[in-house]
Amino acid sequence: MTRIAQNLNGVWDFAYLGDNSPQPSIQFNNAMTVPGCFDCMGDLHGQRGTAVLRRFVHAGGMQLLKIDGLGLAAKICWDGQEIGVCPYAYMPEEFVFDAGKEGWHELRIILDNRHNQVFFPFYDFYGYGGVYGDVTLEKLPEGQPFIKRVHVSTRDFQRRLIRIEVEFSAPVTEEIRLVFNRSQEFTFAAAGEKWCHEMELPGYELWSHDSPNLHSLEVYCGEDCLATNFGIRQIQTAGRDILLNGEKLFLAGCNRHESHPELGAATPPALMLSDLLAMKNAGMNFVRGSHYPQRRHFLDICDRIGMLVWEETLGWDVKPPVLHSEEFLANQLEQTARLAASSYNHPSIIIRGFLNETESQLEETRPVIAALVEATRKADDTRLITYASNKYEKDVCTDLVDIVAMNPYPGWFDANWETIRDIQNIRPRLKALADAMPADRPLIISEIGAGATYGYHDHCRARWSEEYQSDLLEEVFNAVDDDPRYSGVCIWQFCNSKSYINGYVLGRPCGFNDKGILDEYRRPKMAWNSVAAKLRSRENK
Ligand code: ADA
Repeated sequence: MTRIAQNLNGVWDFAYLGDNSPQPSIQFNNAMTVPGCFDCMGDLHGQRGTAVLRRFVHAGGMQLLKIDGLGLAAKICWDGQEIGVCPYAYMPEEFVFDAGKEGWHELRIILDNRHNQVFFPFYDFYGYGGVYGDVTLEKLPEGQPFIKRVHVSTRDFQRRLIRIEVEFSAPVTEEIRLVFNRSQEFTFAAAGEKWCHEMELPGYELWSHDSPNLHSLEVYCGEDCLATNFGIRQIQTAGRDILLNGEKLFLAGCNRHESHPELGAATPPALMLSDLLAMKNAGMNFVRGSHYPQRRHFLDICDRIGMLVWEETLGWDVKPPVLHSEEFLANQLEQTARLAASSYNHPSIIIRGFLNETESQLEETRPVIAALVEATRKADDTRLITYASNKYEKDVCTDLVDIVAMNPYPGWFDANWETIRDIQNIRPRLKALADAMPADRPLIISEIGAGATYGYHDHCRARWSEEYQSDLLEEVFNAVDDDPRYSGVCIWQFCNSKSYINGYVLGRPCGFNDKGILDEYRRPKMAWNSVAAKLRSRENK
């Protein structure tokens, strides 16, 4: 039997309470969509506080509630009882609970979009209040163990050797039936709470960004069934090279925020697809999901169209003493384990990251990074692990990760501001950076770019003109093309994204980070076309 799922997306009752705490007798005098961000619509633009979403659901018995990310934190109540909390913005969450007798019940999501110890106010991306992804409810088998998780990984791509790991809510004694691609069946005796099996699937096609062949797997046990897609593919390193199914890979792509002026972080799947197709058509094969867990639809699209993904946990530019505190590390470790478990089966994810631009020049940060590498590897040993660094030559942690990833900004932050242009320093700076990095592992540029005001042109091709951004990125690709030590470039960023308002000196005009090569409405700046032309000419070489 397959599980019956209810999609709870739609229009919910809504009350904005601001700084007041929720009382049982709330007046739900407004409406809010799920998914949707309340602080980029109506009279709540930019507001921070508590907001309550409510709807009634017809259900009963054991249920699994799934929330594919929200912000910035929430409490979930069923008939007034708390059934779970969502402390981590953007993290996909799951709650198993007893819904009581079959009938109508009240579900509330009590959101709080005030900054907290997970989402700090200084982050250079807006902390939106709302439910970012789908909300669904799945009926679980009654009085019997259910399947908690199915993980499929490739152990040897040449032999098509995969490993299937199944976790149950309690020990099972019944047999396990696997069905691949809705046609090929295998039955096994099962015992215990965890079951692991390796098998070869001869003739099954490999997954890659060029040939994104997906396979389906249904796992049946007792009255339960869990279905997933997977791809057979292996990502490895050999010296400075990144290999996908044994073939050398050059990563070319963009950093992308879930961000849109009218939709906040609740971007619909159609916009995700449109963004990803635009990248693909521009010759890109790689996207960094900066700086947090990605929506399931986004990863499903990447799996299907063949886009390689760097997924990361939330932790942006965190400084000591918080960075070196036990509490912070415990939060990071928990996020790492949860995220790896939840996005494990997506073949598109090739890199797992954490701690963007951390204090990796300090010896005290080594244990933090080492612990996160270990936790990531324990949760998922089938991806490459890294963090994006802005400590460059001073970084003392590059030996801990599989890929060295640097965020240099030559010609922009790292520039001579006495001139209006500083393109000539890009090539020497990238060369010096590569010279200083470990020679025994791949090196990629995880961010690079320049601000540009959409529609602003200048004869002198000065900073903030579309010309300057375009020239800078062209020069980056020229320099990297001439330097085989670089295995990838990820532009900062795909499109402009809303940042903190009233930002400080670094320049966030109108409250936007304007380093997008598209503007916030996805209109191309000159750099979009020059990068696309460059990448297409590389493809044809
Ligand atoms: C950093 C950071 C990005 C963004 C960028 C910028 O590299 O990782 O999130 O803030 O700087 O535009 O300044």
